[in-house]
Amino acid sequence: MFHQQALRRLSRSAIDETFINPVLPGFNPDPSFVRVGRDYFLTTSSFEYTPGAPIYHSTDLIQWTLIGHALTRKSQLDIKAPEPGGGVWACTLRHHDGCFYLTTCVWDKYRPQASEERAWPRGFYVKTKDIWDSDSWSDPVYFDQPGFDQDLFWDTDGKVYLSTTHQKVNRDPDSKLKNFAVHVCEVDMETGNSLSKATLIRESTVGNGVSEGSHIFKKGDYYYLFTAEGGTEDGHSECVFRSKTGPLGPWEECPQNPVLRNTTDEEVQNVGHCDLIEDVDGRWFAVCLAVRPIKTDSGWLPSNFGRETFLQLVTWTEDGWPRFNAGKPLAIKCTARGLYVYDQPKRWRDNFESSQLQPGWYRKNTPLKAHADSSLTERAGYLRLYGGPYKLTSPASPTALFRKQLHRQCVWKTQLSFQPGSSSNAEAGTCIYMNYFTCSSIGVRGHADGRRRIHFTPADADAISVELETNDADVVLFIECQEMHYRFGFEEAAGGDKRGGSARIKWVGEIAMSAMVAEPPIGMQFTGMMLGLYAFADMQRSLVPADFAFAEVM
Ligand code: 6LW
Repeated sequence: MFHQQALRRLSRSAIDETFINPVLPGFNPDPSFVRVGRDYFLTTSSFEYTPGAPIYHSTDLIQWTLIGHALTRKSQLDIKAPEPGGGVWACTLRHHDGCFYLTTCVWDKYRPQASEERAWPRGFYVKTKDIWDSDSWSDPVYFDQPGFDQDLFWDTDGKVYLSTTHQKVNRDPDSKLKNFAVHVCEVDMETGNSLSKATLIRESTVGNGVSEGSHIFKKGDYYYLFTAEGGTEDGHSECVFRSKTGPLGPWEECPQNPVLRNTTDEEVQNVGHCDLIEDVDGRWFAVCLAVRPIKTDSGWLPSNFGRETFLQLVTWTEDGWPRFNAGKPLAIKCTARGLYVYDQPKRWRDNFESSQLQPGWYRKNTPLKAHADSSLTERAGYLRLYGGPYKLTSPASPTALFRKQLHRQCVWKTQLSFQPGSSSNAEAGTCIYMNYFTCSSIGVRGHADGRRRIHFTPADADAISVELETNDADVVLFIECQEMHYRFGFEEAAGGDKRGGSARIKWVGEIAMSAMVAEPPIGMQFTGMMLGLYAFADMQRSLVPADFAFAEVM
């Protein structure tokens, strides 16, 4: 089997060497990766979701498997009620002397608060010798230096440098630029304490005046500094600098900067925030974030996936500067010898028959009582949720489990057993969730008259209720995901038959994609669409459990 697959792959790649981006579809921004022998490990930003800092593994850069998370305990990550876009930003993954290090920061509110001051987070790192075991990551060691987009670089003399972005201290108060600049200092890895003053090594005057996503490497005689500039939206780009002296500079700017930049005419946009590796054969590859906006008659609609992870080949010019994707704009179809076309599998199902959830389920924030509001064992073969006090529109942690939407066209389906009786504040069901301002759900809700209702709550309009025929049958809930809209439907499963649901779907309503990708009124839209299962009782805990027989993508 494996042999056949390898052969198929070989014959395909021998023909055109094409591979398809994104290699990690769905919300997966700010990628950072390392190679250890023939294994590649990659992490992306996780923002408000827990567990945080996903770890993906690959042996060929094309097929990535989620193997765990670096931030799984409250002592590592305690996200309370952030604004959209808060939480874990841009982790850097590194491997040094047999140990993996992951460095990041956690934002509460990204917006400036009083007198333009932001609550700048302090970065930290966690480490493990066994990246396959999520529980083995250490507790955080905090740095002195505040900022975001932390990067760690081990120099050949044993010194370790932290680079990070924060606003320039002595900035012109009338500046129209954000003046977010890259600063570097030497750190003591035992304590996280700074061993040198923070030195500003790069400030950008392009676009909004942001230099971020720094990564420092050494190759040959040169140190290289990569930065993302122009903001993460349509001005996004990647720049490079080099130094013969060391991470504190002086740095020489690449005359071709930005070395990577796509315009808004391309199918792939907002390209930047690169990390690089050298493979066993001495070839260089970069991962970066980019978006696939949706083309409409009136222009581009933001992508419901948010920012995704893209791969490209990097070559080096004779005078020692990197060239991304042969100098062409980054595209969905790219080429590199030995790589191949891989169709990301669409079908997926969790039958909730194991005592553990499949990897890739997330909670929003760090839930206070995750152990008490969800169970896979109380009713064998079901995911049981006891609806908590918070609705999906609360900035606090709702009783909900989310997965990333990975395909533009698919059907998300679940089967729910829920008898809330006359508890008109109790509801359980399924949803699409962008942030707590923008989510749409279809669920079963109790009613004072004791008869259950289907409750469809679109993000942009009033809820619609439909009385159910039975008071005890399981209900199969559907969300049809399309390019320009999502459609919501249900079906009563006759006789409470588990794993039912087939023919007579009643569609209750739909929501336009444009409404689901709208910018939130506060915070930033840094994440992508999640598909979720939820239960709530609105300011109290539901005493009636909601039992989900399965969740499925078709
Ligand atoms: C990321 C930073 C950025 O850390 O977005 O606008 C942040 N730029 O590089 C969140 O992904």
